[in-house]
Amino acid sequence: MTALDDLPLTPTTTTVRAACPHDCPDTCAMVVTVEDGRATKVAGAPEHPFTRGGLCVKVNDYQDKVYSPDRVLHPLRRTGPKGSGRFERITWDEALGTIADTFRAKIAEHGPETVMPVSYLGTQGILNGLSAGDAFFHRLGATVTERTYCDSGACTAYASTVGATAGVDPESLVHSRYIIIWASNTISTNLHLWPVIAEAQKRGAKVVCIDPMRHRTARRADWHIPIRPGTDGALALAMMHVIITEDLYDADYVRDHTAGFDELAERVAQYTPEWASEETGIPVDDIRTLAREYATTDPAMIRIGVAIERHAGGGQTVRSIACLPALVGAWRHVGGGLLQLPLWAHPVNWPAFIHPEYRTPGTRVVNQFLLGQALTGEMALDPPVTALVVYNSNPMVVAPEQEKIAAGLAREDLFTVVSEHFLTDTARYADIVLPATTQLEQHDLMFSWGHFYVTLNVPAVEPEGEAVPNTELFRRLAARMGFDDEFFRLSDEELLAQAYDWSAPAMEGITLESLRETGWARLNLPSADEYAPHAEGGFPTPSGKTEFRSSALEAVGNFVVNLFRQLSDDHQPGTYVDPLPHYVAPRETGEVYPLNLLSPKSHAYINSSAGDQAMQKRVQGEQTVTIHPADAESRGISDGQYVAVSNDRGRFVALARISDEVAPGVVVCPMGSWAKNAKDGSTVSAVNPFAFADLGNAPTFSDTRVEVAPV
Ligand SMILES: Nc1nc2c(c(=O)[nH]1)N[C@H]1C(S)=C(S)[C@@H](COP(=O)(O)OP(=O)(O)OC[C@H]3O[C@@H](n4cnc5c(=O)[nH]c(N)nc54)[C@H](O)[C@@H]3O)O[C@H]1N2
Ligand SMILES: Nc1nc2c(c(=O)[nH]1)N[C@H]1C(S)=C(S)[C@@H](COP(=O)(O)OP(=O)(O)OC[C@H]3O[C@@H](n4cnc5c(=O)[nH]c(N)nc54)[C@H](O)[C@@H]3O)O[C@H]1N2
Ligand SMILES: [Mo]
Repeated sequence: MTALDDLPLTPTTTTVRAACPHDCPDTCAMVVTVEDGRATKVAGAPEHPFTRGGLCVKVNDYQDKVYSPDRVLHPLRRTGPKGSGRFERITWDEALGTIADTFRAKIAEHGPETVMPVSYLGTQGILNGLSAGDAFFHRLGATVTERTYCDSGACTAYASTVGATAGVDPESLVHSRYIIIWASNTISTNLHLWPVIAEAQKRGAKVVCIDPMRHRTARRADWHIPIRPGTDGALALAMMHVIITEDLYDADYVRDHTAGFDELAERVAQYTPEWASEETGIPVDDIRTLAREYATTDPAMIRIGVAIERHAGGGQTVRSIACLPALVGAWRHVGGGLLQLPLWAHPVNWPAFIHPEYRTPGTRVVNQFLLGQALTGEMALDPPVTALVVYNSNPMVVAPEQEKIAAGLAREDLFTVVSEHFLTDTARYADIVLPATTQLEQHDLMFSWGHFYVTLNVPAVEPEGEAVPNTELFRRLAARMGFDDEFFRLSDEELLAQAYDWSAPAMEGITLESLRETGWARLNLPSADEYAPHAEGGFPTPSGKTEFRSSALEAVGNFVVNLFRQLSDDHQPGTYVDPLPHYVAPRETGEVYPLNLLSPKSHAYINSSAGDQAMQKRVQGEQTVTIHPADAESRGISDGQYVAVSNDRGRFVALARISDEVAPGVVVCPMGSWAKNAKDGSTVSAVNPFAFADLGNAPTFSDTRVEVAPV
């Protein structure tokens, strides 16, 4: 007879509701299959109206990330030179002890600002995302890092024109009849919006794509308008010129729901289509046709992508574009208006996580684009940065001035801690690496910057190895530093309960308990078939109107609307900004370096996440630079050969891809490849500038000039 204990257990298969953690507008509701305690499959929730049962190439094998042999599963201490990637396993106790002792010693010598955190959006969850360490670092008195990688310039411009409104429900685009996709490769970067646009197109909508590159989205558009990078502001201003001079504007809507029309009309008189044609490279007739069609087709919709802000005049470009829907009265209709970031609809309780009151007034603020300069001493910071803590980010790949970052990270007197899933290009320089859980191993609650659904993520499996969520990491660090504030003792369950303002009207009918049942819920807003948020004005600006003349910019000048904090508390009084929309030309002129380099998102990676995973690497292939046949020929470059892309900031090597998808003078290298996998150990960040755009301290990645040569 066999003892009961010897009998094989019946395999148990369960499904767990989860949420894709990534920094992406789609925030998919996922279903995880768990067999005998192991996740074996992830799928999109079939009944979710936006996910529609499908995931994407970036995450549809997420279980392979969880069980990857390359994962960091235990705390590690460096044993080789910085950057070598050689480490040995240590205990959590040793790791935390080393960190706390080193912090204390460095702080005793230099003061707390010598510690600098670096973080972004490895996960977007409210608990474990952007702000997971803010309370800890504020309490420590560390340098505050300003994080303006993504849309802060566009948010500043948008908020100062139409207010922090959620704008059009993405699902309402099915009702649109004219859709301008402006600087977004939707099929790669916002895949789940595409079926909505495709359905509108089937129903007769005209889809226009304004982009220097004829990418997979542009190829599906009815009209692709190739534009010279960084000149979109000229196009938008000229559209307003045509609309006003040809009397195509909605005079009633303008009278009732806008401020500053007369001044706008006077301002745009100078921005003729002929002038804009010179700037943008778009034929005059096309500019007129676009303006006329946009003004006379209802409902007319503009979807702006994040890349629209990444040049010297990115802020003013978004200011001009944000004026257009009110000028033509597009907001009157369901499916008419502007889609930027619907995250404004989500009543997230950020202060409960950030704890701004822990911050010592006057603590210095350093923008993360200046990381290289801060670490190398070029910024001459006093005190210098001698301790760096990186979580949720891979600055070696995503931040500009890669060579300076590498040089800074190699400093022997810099103590670097990195919390990660993998030994990224950044983690390889760490003194201590700490293992982080993946989404299948942690609790979180997800807002979205691309739709109106809130999604709960509960752990599907136990953490692998000794990995901990970011929440637990900072609880442990706080305990070691002796912080006894109640916040640092809250469990993840307790944090979940604080993540949203559950009493906000948008949350009516949604509770944590109901989310445990359903996994996700639509915010309490009218349906996508009815929702026309500004049909009768009601913009959340000081005047309640679309402000052609912006009172916010007039009052404070340039300011930063950080993605997750409305008006960022990093805000410093700004410099003067002309309160009327105007044109700001690209900064880099091409006198020395003739080619304009763009570094949009890759198809298969999510920023640099998944950049070293087998399946995604296979799909994405090696780092490439796309160049027009004429530019290739004049440089003696043939298809598939290695070329060096360089300027006076740096250099990287990529495979040449010759194609007329780009115009002469434009070259494109998608970001996200890891430096360690690149031919010469560098990526596109090596040549990008740290310079800010005109508003919101946005990056100027599209405002980068280079030369390309065979190697
Ligand atoms: N597959 C994939 N999806 C992602 C991401 C990813 O890494 N991979 N990242 C996520 C994140 S964090 C973000 S912010 C979003 C961003 O997604 P998008 O908003 O789509 O931004 P990008 O891919 O950077 O650029 C989109 C397009 O803008 C064009 N562009 C660049 N400069 C200009 C310009 O000056 N004018 C015009 N008109 N067009 C220009 C580029 O050619 C590119 O085709 O994607 C998210 N989704
Ligand atoms: N040249 C160029 N540069 C760009 C851009 C561009 O278009 N061109 N786009 C910019 C934009 S829009 C963005 S949003 C940024 C993105 O910048 P980042 O947010 O830094 O993006 P990732 O490169 O994906 O790095 C995130 C890291 O966090 C890790 N991670 C994921 N989840 C967790 C977790 O739960 N805990 C911890 N501790 N770590 C975790 C991942 O493994 C990954 O290495 O890049 C910016 N940089
Ligand atoms: Mo982003």
